[in-house]
Amino acid sequence: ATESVPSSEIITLTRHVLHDQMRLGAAATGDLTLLLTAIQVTSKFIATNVRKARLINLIGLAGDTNISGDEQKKLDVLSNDIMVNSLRASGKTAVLVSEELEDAIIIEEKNRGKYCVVFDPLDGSSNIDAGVNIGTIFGIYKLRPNSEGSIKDVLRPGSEMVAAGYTMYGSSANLVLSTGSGVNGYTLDAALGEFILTHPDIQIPPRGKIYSFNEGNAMFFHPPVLEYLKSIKYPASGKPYSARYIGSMVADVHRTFLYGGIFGYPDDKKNKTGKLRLLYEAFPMAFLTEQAGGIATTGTKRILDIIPEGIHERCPVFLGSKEDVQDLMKFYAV
Ligand code: P6P
Repeated sequence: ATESVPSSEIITLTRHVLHDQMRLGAAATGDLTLLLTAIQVTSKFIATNVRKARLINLIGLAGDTNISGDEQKKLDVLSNDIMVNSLRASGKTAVLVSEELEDAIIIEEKNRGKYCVVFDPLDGSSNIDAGVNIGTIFGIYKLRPNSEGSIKDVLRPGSEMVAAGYTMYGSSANLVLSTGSGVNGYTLDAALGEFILTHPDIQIPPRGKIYSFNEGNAMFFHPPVLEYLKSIKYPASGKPYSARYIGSMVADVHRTFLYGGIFGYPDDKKNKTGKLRLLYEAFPMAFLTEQAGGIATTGTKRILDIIPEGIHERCPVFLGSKEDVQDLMKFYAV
């Protein structure tokens, strides 16, 4: 096939974010742009290692366990170290929270900047060996005024985040980002080493035809979830929804953003507060969901309004197409 001729308008992530910065005018110091550049570099590095993992024997256990008690895979550990070092070296951060680290990192004064980054360096890691799409998820808070960086800077509602995004590592590396004025998707052109704008202004369809729950937990589900699932699996219309569940949040959420429908990881009789982490899974995905015109709820509460008490706390998650999530919420309202 002939080489596809690149369009003359190649918009890189850096250029797109700089354009955003200019929109903000003098108020923007460029620090967020530089922080996002550091995150881009991290994503490229992790993408390379995920791709090579199957060749350079990074597969398999690193012999340690993380806060979630999951067996840590070597790629998890490597991705966390890459991310921490790159963010610290950027000189733009003050507090870092990682799923892989029990405690928050408070950046020493000489490297301290004005942003706090909460992240899961390699989410979906249980799928690494199977070659399933996995991803990095991140959320960014601005340091509180007069703060020198403490846990209080990240125990804040997700509505106070200034940016959030994820990078999905699959056949290509897709970085999806919002800095508070819509959601854009970028694809890594490995030859250029640049993330190129490929999905401008992502908008979740108002309704979809796909539901994405781990129904292996159905025997533990609470009634509102069971009733909702029944309503879309045995609809009066005779046209049930399709089930799609990858078991990697970044992949399931990415599909939901592009195709519509609903993704859910409910709280149930086994997982009393759900499984997904509030700070660096639920908040960033809820931020993106709302910026893309969708809804993200616990079933009874807007996720972005939750005030975290601990950096690793969990919360129930339902997110996706506005009308689908509103249908679910009706079963909690009765
Ligand atoms: P389950 C992966 O381990 C993860 O944290 C998310 O990426 C994913 O959505 C969820 O857990 C899958 O959990 O219980 O369905 O395997």
